[in-house]
Amino acid sequence: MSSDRLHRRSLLRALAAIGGLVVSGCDRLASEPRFRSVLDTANNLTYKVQRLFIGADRLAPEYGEDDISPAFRANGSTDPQDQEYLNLVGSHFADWRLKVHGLVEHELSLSLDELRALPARTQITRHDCVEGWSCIGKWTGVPLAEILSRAGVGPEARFVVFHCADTLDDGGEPGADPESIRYYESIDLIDAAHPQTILAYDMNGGPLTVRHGAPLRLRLERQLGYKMAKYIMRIELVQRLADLHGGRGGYWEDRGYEWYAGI
Ligand SMILES: Nc1nc2c(c(=O)[nH]1)N[C@H]1C(S)=C(S)[C@@H](COP(=O)(O)O)O[C@H]1N2
Ligand SMILES: [Mo]
Repeated sequence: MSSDRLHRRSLLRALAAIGGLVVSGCDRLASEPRFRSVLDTANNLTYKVQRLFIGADRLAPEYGEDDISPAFRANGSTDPQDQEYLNLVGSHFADWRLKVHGLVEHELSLSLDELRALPARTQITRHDCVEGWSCIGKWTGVPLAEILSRAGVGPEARFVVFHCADTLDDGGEPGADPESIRYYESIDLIDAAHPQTILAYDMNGGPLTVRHGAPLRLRLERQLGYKMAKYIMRIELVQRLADLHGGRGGYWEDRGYEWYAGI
């Protein structure tokens, strides 16, 4: 890590600590609903500061064909055994549809062929996993902005949620409702509109494999790997994340990871 980045990290940590103080000082007020939105702002301090440093439109570095990793690691779910997903694999995703719903003007239901017919973007980028490994891959897909402009983002919408097909192996208590522990992720509308935020159906020039999230996975190039949902089944526009699953906006966030995983 360069000293610049180290410096940035420690600064972010310091500011996050200040954010924490603000929050704990307001514990009593927190129970009063009209203070809620102010508190949400304090909780989001690290995220806002990162945004200041990063800038809404900054592009992640892109690489050349020669930089593509010969063996791209796979992580998390690599072979989902959920029955609905196995059926889709069995029919080569002919029956799969991307559903776009929630706070939208028109619900969408798009087949892979329909997605492939939309304007596409290809990018060679580096994937950084929180576990400390990186790989470079080439991704082709539809800009999320393209899909959202077709669906029409409702005025109340603040987040885009990706609901996935897979339940992780260690996915919870025996007998838990599978839907409640399926992988999911969320991003804000700024990241959703970013030109490198794409719904990828191709990797390194061929269709996305099951290992890497077939038939569709998110590429979100300025955040860590766990944000990039694989096996996307539906995209939901919501006003708040608190009502979904554990309430923190993602499978790993519900287990303690940061929601904004900026790099
Ligand atoms: N649906 C789903 N998406 C997921 C995961 C997962 O387990 N399930 N793992 C995440 C993590 S931690 C990483 S690093 C990347 C791994 O993507 P890859 O398998 O293509 O390397 O996918 C992310 N998206
Ligand atoms: Mo990861």
